[in-house]
Amino acid sequence: MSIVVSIPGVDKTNWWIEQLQALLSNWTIRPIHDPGDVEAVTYAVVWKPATGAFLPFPNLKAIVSLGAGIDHVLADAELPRQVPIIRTVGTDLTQRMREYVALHVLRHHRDMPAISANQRERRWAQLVVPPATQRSVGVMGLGNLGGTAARTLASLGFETLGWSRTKREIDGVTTYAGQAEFADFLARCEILVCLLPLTEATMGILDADLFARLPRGASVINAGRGPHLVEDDLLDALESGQLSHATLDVFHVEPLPSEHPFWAHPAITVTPHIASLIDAPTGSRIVAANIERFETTGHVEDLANAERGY
Ligand code: NDP
Ligand code: OXD
Repeated sequence: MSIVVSIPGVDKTNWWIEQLQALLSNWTIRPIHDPGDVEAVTYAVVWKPATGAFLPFPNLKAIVSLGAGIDHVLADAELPRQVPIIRTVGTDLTQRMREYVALHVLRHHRDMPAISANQRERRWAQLVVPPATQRSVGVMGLGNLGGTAARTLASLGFETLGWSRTKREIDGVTTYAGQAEFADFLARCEILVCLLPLTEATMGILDADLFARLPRGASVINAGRGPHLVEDDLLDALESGQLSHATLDVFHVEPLPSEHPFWAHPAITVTPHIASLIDAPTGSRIVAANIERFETTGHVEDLANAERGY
């Protein structure tokens, strides 16, 4: 009975192994590059695994993604497609994401980028913004994270809208579903939050066509995945004034290269993929519980649907 762990960075790998070993004392837990008996390995716990990382292990029962997204696992062209993928979610992840979304929506809503720019110039300008009840915010993706974010925004008083693939009902949130209702949803979003998974259907969804459908001067927050965004289209939309500001937590290339234009753009806020990080002390409890449950029942709530892509 053994588990291999694959996370970029030796320190992080050791941190997770230590935490997991304390909870799963009957298991042998080793880094993927030093797995011991490969036939004994039945679980792989991974974040951004290398291509072909799972090929040495013929008896894998499940791959555990150290995150809510599974795109980093599906990206492996040599992935054994029959092996189930378990996501790692839980209340800490949703709590951190609702904090991030509330922080940045409020920041856009209250014009903080302009107020900060005024402070740098010692300019006393009392910018008047409407109350949240007169501001509409839309959330793309209404799953664990997007659903929680939408509820949080509604509780702050925002006119809250949500969009998903299939119809969702959330108290206090006006919901839309599928392509047929997408344009109506976008037309009302003064602030747009992307919390979609990255799939073939959602890749490049934040593009010029989408920006043109938002009210003029809208702002965008992307905490889904970098490839949701067409970067040049964002720069054009900011230049033309169609968009006023963007807050980006995720990027095509991470870490964001130091020469990338987003770093110094006055209308872009960059955060380094920290909207909702899983840390080993809290995340290992969820991973351990999922492995134990999957081992005894062959099922867990957090099982991803690889066909669907999330
Ligand atoms: P879920 O699987 O719980 O929810 C996904 C939501 O997206 C569902 O509502 C789903 O619709 C909707 N969706 C999927 N495809 C489409 C589509 N083609 N059109 C419209 N809606 C669609 O995911 P989570 O909420 O747990 O996580 C979402 C994503 O957030 C992750 O995949 C990851 O990329 C990102 N993330 C980012 C983090 C960060 O720190 N920046 C941290 C954690 C996650 P339906 O309800 O109909 O299935
Ligand atoms: C995740 C992430 O998918 O941190 O959980 O991006």
